[in-house]
Amino acid sequence: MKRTAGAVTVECVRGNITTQEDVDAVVNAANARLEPGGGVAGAIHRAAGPGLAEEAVPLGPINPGEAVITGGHGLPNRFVIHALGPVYGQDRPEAEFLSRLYRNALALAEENGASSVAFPTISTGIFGYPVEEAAEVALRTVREEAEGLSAVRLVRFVLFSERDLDAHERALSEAF
Ligand code: AR6
Repeated sequence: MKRTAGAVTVECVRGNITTQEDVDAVVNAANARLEPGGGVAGAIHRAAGPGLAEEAVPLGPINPGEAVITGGHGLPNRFVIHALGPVYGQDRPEAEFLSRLYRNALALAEENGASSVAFPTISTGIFGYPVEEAAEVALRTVREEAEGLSAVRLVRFVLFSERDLDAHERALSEAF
């Protein structure tokens, strides 16, 4: 499913964040130390190889809502944007941290001239954020940022499960 806002296309697809060959930047659901972990971070670091942690770890630790950028190493992407989501029930107000994360990640993509960015659903795994709520925050924030973007032309949400895809498609059609 796709929607546009001005020159920016936003789409939701089912898939794996490590195999998005046609995008400049992929976003990692990182931990504060920017080390390989489980979930998305584990998959991204495994696919990228050890050079990714060597570059990323010295840039940490980061706080919830923050993001940093590195090269893509063994991934098919020029950049990895490492973003730390809020832990649900702990980093409050969660929606503010999550919204800030999407703004910061998009700003890094802009500054580095990335024309396409792929996000997984951040905070909704180990960090416990209900996916419907997180999807609403994510799509609303992208909608708010869209008209200020000049490099980024495609924002893709890559969802692992049918349920996550449904939640994001609903949020996409509400926000756009
Ligand atoms: N592609 C797309 N989505 C995926 C993939 C993948 N390869 N793998 C998992 N997901 P999580 P968080 C989905 O837990 O909640 C790590 O250990 C997954 O099913 O990766 O922000 C870090 O080191 C879920 O829906 O991110 C941190 O400590 C979503 O991506 C912590 O987990 C996010 O799950 C971050 O937790």
